[in-house]
Parts: sequence; C-alpha cells; structure tokens
Amino acid sequence: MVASVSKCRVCKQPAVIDLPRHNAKFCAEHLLELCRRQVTKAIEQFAMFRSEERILVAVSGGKDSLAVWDLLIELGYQADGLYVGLGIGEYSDVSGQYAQAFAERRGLHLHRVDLRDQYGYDIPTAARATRRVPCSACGTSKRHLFDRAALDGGYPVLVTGHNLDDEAAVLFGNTLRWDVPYLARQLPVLGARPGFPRKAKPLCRLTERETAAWCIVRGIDYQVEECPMAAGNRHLAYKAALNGVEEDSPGTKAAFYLNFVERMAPLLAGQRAESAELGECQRCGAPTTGEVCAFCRVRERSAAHAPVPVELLLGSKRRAG
Ligand code: Q46
Ligand code: ZN
Ligand code: ZN
Repeated sequence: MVASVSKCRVCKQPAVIDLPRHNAKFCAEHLLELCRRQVTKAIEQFAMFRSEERILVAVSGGKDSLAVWDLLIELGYQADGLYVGLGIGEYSDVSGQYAQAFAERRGLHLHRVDLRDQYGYDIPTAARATRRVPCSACGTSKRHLFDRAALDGGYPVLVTGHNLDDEAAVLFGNTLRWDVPYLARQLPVLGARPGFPRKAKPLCRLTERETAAWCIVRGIDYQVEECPMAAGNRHLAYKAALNGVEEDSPGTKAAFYLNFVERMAPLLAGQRAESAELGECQRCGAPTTGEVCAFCRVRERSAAHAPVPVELLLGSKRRAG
C-alpha cells in the first residue's frame, strides 16, 4: 500500500491505495467497503452459502485466509477456522501462531490438526517418502483433512482464501495445457457430494494486493513469508506472467478469470469428471476410486519414513539444482 496525496474516488479524502483495475484510488474506509462489496457480490452471484449455514474456514495464517475469515465474521456469517500444522519447520510454527493470535483476539473458534502429532508425518518427510514435489503430498493432506473436519464438525461448507490472482494463475495453467476436466471444475463454488462438503472461494473477486490491504487497514498480523517449499512452483511463474500483462493492461486478469467463470465454465458443465464411481477407502472410509485413498497412501508411506527436517530437504534440493 502506498500513501498518496491523491484523493479517494468516493469521499475525496487522502487515498491510501491506487487500484488501476478500478481506475481509482481509495481511502482506508472505502477500500474496506470495496472489499466487503466484492465478497458479498461473490457470495450472492455464485450462491456460496446462506447466513444460517455454519462455515469452516481453512486457515493458513497467511493474509488471504485471515482476511476471508475476518470478512465473513464482519458480514455476519458464523465461521470457525481450521489450521493444519504441516510441520514445515519455523514457517509452520509462525503461521500457526498468527492463526491462533487472530482467533484469540476476536474470540473465534480455531480447530487445530497437527500432521506429525496426529498422523505421524509432516510435509518435508512426505515429500521425501513419496518422491514427489512437496505441494503434491501437502495438497492431498490438506484437502483430506479439511473435508473430513468439515463433515465431522457438521459444517456444510468449507471456505478457502483463494483470491483472484490464485484463481487466474490456476486458470492460466489449465488453459495452457487445455486441461478440460480441471477447467470444468474451476468454479468459485463446488457443490457437496457424498463424502465432500461444498467448497467456496469468497475472495475470488479480490486480488492479493487488495486482501493484503484489507489486513493492513484492519490491523491483522499475518505470515508474510512464502512457504519455503513453494520455490519452483509453476503457479508462481503463471502469476508473474499474468502480472506482466496486468501491468500493461489493468483489469485483464479479472476479465480473464471472471469472464471464464461466467461465459466459458457453463459450456464445460458436462465435462466434469465427478461422476466417476467412488467407493470407500478401506482405511479411513473417505471416498476414493481405488481401495485406499490418496491421503492414506501418503500417510502410510510417510509415517514409515524417518523424519526429514525441512532444512535437510531444502539443502538437498539446492544441491540437486
Ligand atoms: S503450504 Fe503446502 Fe503450499 Fe507449501 S508445501 Fe506447497 S501446498 S507451497 S499453499
Ligand atoms: Zn474514501
Ligand atoms: Zn483413506
């Protein structure tokens, strides 16, 4: 956020942020109003949830998940949080502290799950044990634990903090590969299916700069470090490419994503791969196409492996690079 002598478009008071995609500058108060309006619009436009439904927010301790939790509470929704301790060294310790501090200051309920304590492994160890990129085991673990916690806790809807930049980057990657089944499922809300809660992304109309500004104006402390295991992630390269286009032509990123959702996604509705027959995992009962679900396979291999500290994994990645 850059202090500026120019004026807020709404009230003509000094502006605190320039948002070229809106071709306008805003003061703190009207920036918050813009964020509330965009989130309300997303919730209504995509019929994400109703005010009487209990919501579980997947909380990482970063700006987006804390911003969406804060916004939902402000807008009058009943939202609890869930933090999953991934065991990524100091990064996870600090992220968990931010999530906890946010919940305590506002008197909100934060559920906590710890991979190492409760499932016998952590993400660096899983990356080594499965010989896959860390985000693969991490995504599988988080999806399973968030789904399970929502269903067990009686939350019909799971909210994540994915913002417009995240969604546009994923869309860009899926488009570059013309990955039709993934494109067909790239929606701001996905309905519940047996074994899965409804999933919603209320920040899909806000950029990460806007959610960061929300946190700063609202006095929310959050984990500013990137996950150390994200390096080399293609997602970051897609974001950088889109940012280049956005800089030359403000508004392109939002048009790319929101026009896809409004105009293209309905045409792909028949391509969704969710009709595949799902059985029950023999270990945990979760829906799966095989006998044992992806989460239980990751857990079994990783729990049998000697713990790998994140520093060791990053060190060996650097040497290999
Ligand atoms: S936490 Fe996990 Fe992310 Fe870190 S290991 Fe990858 S997926 S980058 S959102
Ligand atoms: Zn103003
Ligand atoms: Zn399982």
